[in-house]
Amino acid sequence: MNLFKNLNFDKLKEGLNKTRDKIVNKITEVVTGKAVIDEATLDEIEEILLSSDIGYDTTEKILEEARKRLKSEKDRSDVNLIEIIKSELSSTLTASTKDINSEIEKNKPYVILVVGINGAGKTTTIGKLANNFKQAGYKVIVGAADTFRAAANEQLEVWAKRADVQIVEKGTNTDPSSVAFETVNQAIKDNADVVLIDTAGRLHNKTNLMDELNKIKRVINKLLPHAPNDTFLVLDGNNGQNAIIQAEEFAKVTDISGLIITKLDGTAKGGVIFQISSKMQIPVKYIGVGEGITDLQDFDPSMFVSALFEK
Ligand SMILES: Nc1nc2c(ncn2[C@@H]2O[C@H](COP(=O)(O)OP(=O)(O)OP(=O)(O)O)[C@@H](O)[C@H]2O)c(=O)[nH]1
Ligand SMILES: [Mg+2]
Repeated sequence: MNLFKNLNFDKLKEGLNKTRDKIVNKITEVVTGKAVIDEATLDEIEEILLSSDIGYDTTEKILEEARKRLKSEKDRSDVNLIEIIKSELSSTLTASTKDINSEIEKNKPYVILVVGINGAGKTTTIGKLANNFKQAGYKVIVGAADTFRAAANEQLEVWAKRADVQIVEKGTNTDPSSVAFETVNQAIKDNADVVLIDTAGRLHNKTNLMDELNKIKRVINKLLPHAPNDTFLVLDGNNGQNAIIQAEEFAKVTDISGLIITKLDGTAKGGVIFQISSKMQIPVKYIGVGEGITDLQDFDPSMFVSALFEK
């Protein structure tokens, strides 16, 4: 079985149109035609970067490097400056090195817990992930452990049907960890390869969230000592700065192995991915670029930067 990377440059490029307007196009406007980049121009660029969700630290790093290199290098042109910004942005992103195919082969069923606040895109992302794994030939089961919201089950049912995978569910208000337990139990019985567990997104009460997530992990772990194999935190790219706060809060209460940034299509706040990557020591695994079942892409740092800078 082989999980091919889902990469679509054109779709990503289109999705990043507004973010490109906010970062790259504004910078290009300021620098175009300038044979020599002066201090006043750098100040303008600093302002653009600071308002673009990439964050203070990354902005300052870029400016520092730009000043240093523009001083020492002969080429002080607009083109060179853009190259400096591009390479500094790239250096804040790290690619995930984990080969999920071989991990699944080693640990079956491979259990992925999906967490995040309300509306971040957890259920949709599970649908997309289920489809990716299914298309790769894996047997997939999804578990509806978001028992908090009445319509949550039906929504996951729709996605399970679309992806053509099995679903395990109990009613609203049942204990989420009992659903997680049953899902993993079923996966063991059926020799499934991949288990995806949806959870409720409540951050207003940290103790509850921590207790709930830990209980889910504990019961899964009783059935399978290696599970959960991944806990993915889903963050809405539209949330900009708030996405960072959410990531920090979740990382405090539970171990997160990967990040998924959704809704990068149509947002002007896509620059947040650089800030998230530089602040959190957790790799971004996937990005959401639309509501369709194929709109979850593997996160490829160099492709992301190229798509952002492509005219
Ligand atoms: N444009 C776009 N919309 C997305 C993306 N991912 C999710 N959405 C939309 O975001 C909305 C919320 O998604 P859900 O998957 O229901 O979010 P959730 O985290 O499960 O929400 P709760 O179950 O309420 O906690 C839906 O309307 C999705 O279609 C994406 O990558 N792009
Ligand atoms: Mg949901």
